Amino acid sequence: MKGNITFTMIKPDAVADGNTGAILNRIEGAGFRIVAMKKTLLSKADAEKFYAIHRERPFFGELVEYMTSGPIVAAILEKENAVEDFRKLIGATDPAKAEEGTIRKMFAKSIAANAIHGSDSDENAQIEANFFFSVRERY
Ligand code: YYY
Ligand code: MG
Repeated sequence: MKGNITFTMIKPDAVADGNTGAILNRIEGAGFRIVAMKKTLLSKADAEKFYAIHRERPFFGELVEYMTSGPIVAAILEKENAVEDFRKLIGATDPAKAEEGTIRKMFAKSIAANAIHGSDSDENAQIEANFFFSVRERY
C-alpha cells in the first residue's frame, strides 16, 4: 500500500533567498497538508546522519557543508501517494533536468543547491520524519 506521508526540507539557499513562502504555497496548492513544520539549523552531525546513505559518494562533504550553511525548514506532509506525488512536484535532482513547473526548476540553483528535499520511499519518509519530529509535534 502507498503511504500518505512524506518528509521535506526547504534547503538553505531557498530559505536564505526568501522563497520559503512561495515553495510552501506550491506544496499546499498541490494538495499536501502540513502535518508538522519547523525552521532549524542542522549541525554537521545531523547532516551526516540524515545523508548517511551518501557517505561514500564524492559529493558528500560538499553536501554536508551546504546543508549546514544556514537554516532549513523541515516539514511532514500528508497526501494520498505522498512520496511519489511529492517527488513529481519537486522534479529531478539536477535542476537542468527538472521539468517545467517543478519546484526545483523554479527555485534550484545547481545540483548541490537544489532548493528542496523529498523522501524517496515510504520507509525513508518515516525515518526522516522521526529524525526531526516527535509525535506531539504532528497535527
Ligand atoms: O533525492 P534527491 O535529493 O533528488 O537526490 P539524492 O541522489 O538523494 O542526493 C541527495 C542530495 O545530494 C541532492 O539533493 C543534492 C546532492 N547531490 C549532489 O550535490 N551531487 C550529485 N551528483 C548528486 C546529489
Ligand atoms: Mg534522495
